[in-house]
Amino acid sequence: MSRKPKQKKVLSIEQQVRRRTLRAFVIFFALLGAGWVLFMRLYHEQREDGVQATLRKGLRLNERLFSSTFSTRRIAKKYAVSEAAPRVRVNGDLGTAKPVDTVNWRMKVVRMPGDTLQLTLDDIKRLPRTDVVFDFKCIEGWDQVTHWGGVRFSDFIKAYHLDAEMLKQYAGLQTPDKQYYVGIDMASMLQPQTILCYEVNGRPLPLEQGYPLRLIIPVKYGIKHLKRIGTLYFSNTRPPDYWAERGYDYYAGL
Ligand SMILES: Nc1nc2c(c(=O)[nH]1)N[C@H]1C(S)=C(S)[C@@H](COP(=O)(O)O)O[C@H]1N2
Ligand SMILES: [Mo]
Repeated sequence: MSRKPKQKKVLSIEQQVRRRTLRAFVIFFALLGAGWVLFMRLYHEQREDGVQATLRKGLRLNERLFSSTFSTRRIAKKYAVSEAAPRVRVNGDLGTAKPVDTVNWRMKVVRMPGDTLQLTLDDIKRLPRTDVVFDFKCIEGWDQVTHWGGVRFSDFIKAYHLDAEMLKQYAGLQTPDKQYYVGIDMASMLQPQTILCYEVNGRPLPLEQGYPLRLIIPVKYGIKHLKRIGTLYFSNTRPPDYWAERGYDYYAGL
């Protein structure tokens, strides 16, 4: 079946240009309008933990994808001690701004209600020491190769026979004044580069870096590396998390 090709009206170059320009304008403003409507809808949407419900859904999906592929055996890239920065950047002083009571400080480890271990820094230092050199990444966009020393969280769990606690889904950590707090999935806590840390570049942590004890957890963004640990506890429900309550990703995995 053949059809006679339609006779096309021949437009002058000028007419063609005008037509295209007009079309481009119409499309541009239609898209702009549609974008505006979508943006305003999202903007005014109900918030869930400090962020629009649609965005929170996106974060949850990310978390499901990431945590389903996470393995405690996966190792964050290691660096040589010589590659570590001699001057370590300081960021965030929630719960660490006031002086710490160095004499009475204890790491409280809540096993069960009414059963709380109270450990001194020497108790922690007595456990096998490990060095961790990795690229520390802050969610604000900077990163730095840094060198930390402490005891593997998994070694600590073994030493204190926290077998039942280890089976819980999450660990929660808080500063002594409870101003800063994080919740972390147990698989990430037990990863071998996660340490209860008391040294940076082979020296005791300075106050602003979390003296006497902080968490270093290379499989997570900086927000989870809580400085100045006061309390450690275990839970099958998500412990409250300072930055997750303010719109950030709870999982914050790398
Ligand atoms: N107690 C406490 N821990 C904290 C923070 C904080 O404000 N208070 N900030 C976090 C953030 S956002 C980052 S990036 C790292 C920074 O660690 P640094 O100061 O040793 O570089 O600490 C984390 N741990
Ligand atoms: Mo950060």
